[in-house]
Amino acid sequence: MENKIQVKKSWFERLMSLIILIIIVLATFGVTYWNETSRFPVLGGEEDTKVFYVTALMWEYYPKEIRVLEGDDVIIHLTSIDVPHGIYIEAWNITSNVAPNQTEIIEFKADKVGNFEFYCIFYCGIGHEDMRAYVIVEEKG
Ligand SMILES: [Cu+2]
Repeated sequence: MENKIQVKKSWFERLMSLIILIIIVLATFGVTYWNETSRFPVLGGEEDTKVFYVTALMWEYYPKEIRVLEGDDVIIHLTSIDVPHGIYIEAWNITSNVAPNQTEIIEFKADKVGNFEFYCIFYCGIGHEDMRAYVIVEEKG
């Protein structure tokens, strides 16, 4: 013998389920979109001066790459949003440390073409070794 239990849902229940589902989907997309676009500001610049707002956090730089053209004057505002971090751009021999909630300004002229790694030089925890990003200088014209 088989017992079947059937639950009948009213139109109101179905409508509410649908609305809740739509809210969840929209919220998921919203958070993802915000995370991709507005979580950390990245700004451009004018003509040959390129300005970047780079965020250092455990354990990454955001954005992960900075793209400029050969000969550009590069200005990086480096901000830490958690613990003290550092930066070392070997190609231009630039070092700096940045304290939590502080911003350091780094300036250099992108006079070499290529991919240049920079990394954290202030021990910031277990992921410190992986905290690296790139300055990518493209040939002009
Ligand atoms: Cu570090």
